[in-house]
Amino acid sequence: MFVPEATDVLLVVDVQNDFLPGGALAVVGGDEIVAPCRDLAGRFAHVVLTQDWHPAGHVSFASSHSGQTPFGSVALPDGRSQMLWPDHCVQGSPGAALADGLHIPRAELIIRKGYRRALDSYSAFVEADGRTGTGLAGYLRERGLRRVVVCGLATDFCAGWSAIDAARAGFETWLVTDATRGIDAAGSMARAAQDMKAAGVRPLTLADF
Ligand code: VGL
Ligand code: ZN
Repeated sequence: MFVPEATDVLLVVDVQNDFLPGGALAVVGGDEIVAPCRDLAGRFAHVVLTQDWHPAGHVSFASSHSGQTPFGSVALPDGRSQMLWPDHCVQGSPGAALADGLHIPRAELIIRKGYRRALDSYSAFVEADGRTGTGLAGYLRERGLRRVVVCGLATDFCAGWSAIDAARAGFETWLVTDATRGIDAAGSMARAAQDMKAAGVRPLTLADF
C-alpha cells in the first residue's frame, strides 16, 4: 500500500498528444495511461506536470541533421551522443498539447523542457548536458515536498530519467509501472530498468493505491 502524504508530489511526465497513438512519436499503449494518470492525481495533494517543448529545428529532430533518420543518433560538438526522433512536441503545436483526457486542472506547475534548440532534456530535473538544472528540484525543496511519485511517458526516456534524477537529487522516488509505457529503442527499456534500480527508484502499481 502507498498512502500519499501531504508532502508528496505526483509528477506526470509528458502525457502529450504526440506521444499517443496517431501522434508524431507515438508510444505503444500511451493512450492507456491517460485516465490512470488523471485518477492518480486525485489522490495527491500536489501535482506537477511536464511538457516536452521543442523549438522548430531542435537538435533531437532527425530532420535537423542531413542524412539522418529517426531512432538513429549523432555525436554532438561536445562529444555527447544525441538520439534522434521524428519532429515532435513543437512549441505551441497541437501535438505538444497535454492529452485531452488528462484534465488535471489542480496541477500546480507545468515544467517545460527541451526548449533550447541545441540541448535536449528527457529529465524534468536536469537537461541532457547533465548539468543544466530545470529548477524543479529547487521548487520542490522550497515548497517542502519530499517524496516524488512518477507516472507518464515514456518509461525509458522522460519518465524514467525524471525518476532517476529525482532520486539522485535526494527525493524518495517511486515509478508507477502500470501508469507508464515505453518506446524501447535500442535496448532502452532494459537500460532504464537497470538505471532506475541502481538509483534507488522503487516500483509501485496502481493497485498499491
Ligand atoms: C521523450 C523522446 C524524445 C519522452 C521526449 O517524453 O519520453 N522521448 N522526447
Ligand atoms: Zn523530445
